[in-house]
Amino acid sequence: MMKDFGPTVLIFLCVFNTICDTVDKSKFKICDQSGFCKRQRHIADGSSNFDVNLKSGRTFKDYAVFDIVNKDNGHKFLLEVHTYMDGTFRVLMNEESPLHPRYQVEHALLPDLKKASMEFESVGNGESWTLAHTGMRDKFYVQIFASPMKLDFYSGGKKVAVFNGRNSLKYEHLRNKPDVNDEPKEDGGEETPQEPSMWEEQFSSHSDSKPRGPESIGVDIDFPLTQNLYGIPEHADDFRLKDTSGREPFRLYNLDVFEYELDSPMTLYGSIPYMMAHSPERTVGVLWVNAAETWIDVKTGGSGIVDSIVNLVGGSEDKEGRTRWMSESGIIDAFFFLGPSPLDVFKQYAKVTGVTPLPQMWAIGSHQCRWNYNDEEDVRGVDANFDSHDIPYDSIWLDIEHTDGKKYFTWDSHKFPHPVEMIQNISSKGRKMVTIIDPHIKRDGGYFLHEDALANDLYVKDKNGKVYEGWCWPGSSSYLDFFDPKVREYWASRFALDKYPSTLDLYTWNDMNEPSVFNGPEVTMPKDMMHYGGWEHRQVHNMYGLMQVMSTFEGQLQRSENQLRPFILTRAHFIGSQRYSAVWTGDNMANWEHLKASIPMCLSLSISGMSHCGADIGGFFQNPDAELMLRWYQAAAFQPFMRNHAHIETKRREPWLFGDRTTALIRSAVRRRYALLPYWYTLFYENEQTGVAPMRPLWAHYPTDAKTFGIQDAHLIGESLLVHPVTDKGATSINVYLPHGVWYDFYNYIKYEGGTHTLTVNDDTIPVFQRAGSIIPTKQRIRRASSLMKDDPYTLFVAIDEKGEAHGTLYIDDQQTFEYRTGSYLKVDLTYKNNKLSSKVVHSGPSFNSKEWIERVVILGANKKARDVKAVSKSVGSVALESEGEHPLVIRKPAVLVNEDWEIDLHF
Ligand code: NBV
Repeated sequence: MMKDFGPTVLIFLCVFNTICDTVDKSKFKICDQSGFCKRQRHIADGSSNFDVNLKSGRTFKDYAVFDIVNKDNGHKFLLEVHTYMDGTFRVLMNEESPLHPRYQVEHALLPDLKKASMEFESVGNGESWTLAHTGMRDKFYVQIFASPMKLDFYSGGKKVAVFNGRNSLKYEHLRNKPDVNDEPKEDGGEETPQEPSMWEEQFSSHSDSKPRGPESIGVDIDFPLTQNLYGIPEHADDFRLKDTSGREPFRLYNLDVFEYELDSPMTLYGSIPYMMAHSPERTVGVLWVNAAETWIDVKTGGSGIVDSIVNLVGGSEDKEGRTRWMSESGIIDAFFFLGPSPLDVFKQYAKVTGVTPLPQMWAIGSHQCRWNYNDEEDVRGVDANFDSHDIPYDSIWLDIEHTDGKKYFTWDSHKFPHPVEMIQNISSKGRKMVTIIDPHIKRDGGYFLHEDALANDLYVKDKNGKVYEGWCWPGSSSYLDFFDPKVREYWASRFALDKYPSTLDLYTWNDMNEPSVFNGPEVTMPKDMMHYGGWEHRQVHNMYGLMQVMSTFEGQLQRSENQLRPFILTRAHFIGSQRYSAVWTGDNMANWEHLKASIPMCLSLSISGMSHCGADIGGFFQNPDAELMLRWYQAAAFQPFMRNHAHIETKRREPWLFGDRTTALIRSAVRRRYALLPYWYTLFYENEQTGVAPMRPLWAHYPTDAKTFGIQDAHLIGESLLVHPVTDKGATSINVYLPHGVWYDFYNYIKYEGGTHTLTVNDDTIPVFQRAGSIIPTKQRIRRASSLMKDDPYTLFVAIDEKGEAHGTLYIDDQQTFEYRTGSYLKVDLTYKNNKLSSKVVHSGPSFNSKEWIERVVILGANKKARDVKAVSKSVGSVALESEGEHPLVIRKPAVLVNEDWEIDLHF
């Protein structure tokens, strides 16, 4: 029996330091242990036999429907091709008359997607059809071939993606279970012979009853222009996807993988079946809308080692990238985003899956967490220590031990007897609190949530209609069925302040929402459990966490009467989770490899929509030494979500516990984060408008530079900052690649041309570079929390390019409410041109009144002293200003206001 309680046993062993740093692989399936993956993976190219009956084509304003037949067994399917705004196609394929309905994903995509009208043409003798966005055939079209079925996608006349080009489509139609006395038979060339695993499957001590039998789907999707493929988070592996020949396919099945390993295609907590293929000519995205267990094979002609060599010699963009997608159930539902540029694809993807709503300002500050802060006194002490060490932070978090016996929405009455006062004490300093709320519910007679759930039928059930019971932190637990609208409504209502003793300054962390079930198969819920609507867990597994955060989000909205922007951190995630939550990379480890992995992991998540991403600073398991802690803070200060967090058995690791020098250097890293908050905030605003994430791979802005395609130790923040944190122990130098153009070290102003540079680093070095041609807004009066810096003045960093120009944007609002959505914000465009820095208000909301002013301008690249400098604006009139230096050229106290148009003229 004990062997099923994996995490518990491992934690126990970890405490006693016996085994502590390896994933127990026997708990998780490899492809050959997953019946459908085994059936799907070994399909040979050219072995399937699907024909499209092009004569059957029915065309409508924005889609077309065709009949398809599997010639091996005569089974009939329907193919739909839809056109959406901005170069997006969608391919849907379902059985014409399935024995039972097949699951089509709901909730993950935005409602009411904007369609585009379609034009079509039969080509040649009717052996293919082309479908295009009306009047845009020169930009985007898809060509459908009849026999065998194949779809070629074209962007700007180039073939960029091919669906079933290798003819490996395998679509298991639903069927009746054969009689036990039937001889096993082959029912056609495409069909796998009947196998026992089709109707019941064993893994370890668990058996899956598979009442609907085989229903998997699998197809090849290839990218003729490129082998540079990215995405399909969440994996602890390279950013550019490795070839899976000779190893396991990438797996997407949300699981609580204890002590996950790096360089692995193993599944993790989240699943976003979305891939980008990037070449210097064209970028394309493919979204596989399926919530069931999914495996993806990738062929890029290189292993990790070959990849790095290929990268050194300048990319591998001239060969075809091949992939094959395999899901246990559901239908084929795939979007093709045809770019052509990376930024176009980011935007097209966001139009279908949504964006991260602008977070409150505090949510992009620095967070302090631990499993656990023990009691109110502990919280008070940690909070006070941040002040006495003069280290800014914005929120303190409580893990599972703050509850009464792991009953969420309750407080331990001995350790946290005065939750409201405790939160008020924190918020009186301008900070917030966050508590953990997991989805497993303690089966305890006296617990209101459990009683309500039983009384109102809110739990997931087993196949016989009995409430499912699993084992988690509280012991015997049941799981709310968030797919049921009444459950989501009930859950949301629990955040009301009269139900959950708290204040509006308390926010939420949803953990263990894969869902994690200690005694379940692969530490999760059995696939034959039943959800609302009659769906098996198998069909919707990867969405469970999404449904929970959707409901938590609604709860936070309701409790503030839709005034305040919610904040949720989630571990499990799926397509669309970005609309509700930030994400972190789960239980990483205190070592240098895990620090390095935080960059590719967050880059993959960022390009897949989860733009508010971070990793536990210091590593969750084990104890970082001072150097690792410092380097981790320095890297995290430039990642979208920044949180120090640790396992309950680790040593305390608040920033002041590593000696005076390290404390000072961590302080310096955190202060750099706070100085750049105006820039981050502007980027998050733009992210909400466009879908382009703040953290970006270099190729997002340098799409033709093949040297950037394999980079995962550096990233961009917006278009204007390039960060290459030091992630090697004992490093005294670092090799930094800067794309073409001119860059300035953001902290010592040294100028660099594009190329590879070896830089000397010391313990205070964070290699960050500003692109010449950009203007970055900062605040240099760093205070205890971001809210206290709200009205402070700005310092602008202007890096002039070879044309003598620079551009930037500054976005400001009230930092916490939704008022900005009705126009209460200020947006200014900053331009340097002809020796003049000017600011133009492009939007000023009627009821938004900003008090901020410009206290300093730092100009890089002028390289001469200014003879005289003059500021002109309504508020200051025309005044002469002081300036000093030539690189940087610093202008002090222009005192112009951000909410007015102004100019600063320089004469040399
Ligand atoms: O709630 C305890 C932890 C939490 O601190 C961590 O961040 C989560 O990823 N939680 C997992 C459960 C147990 C981990 C061993």
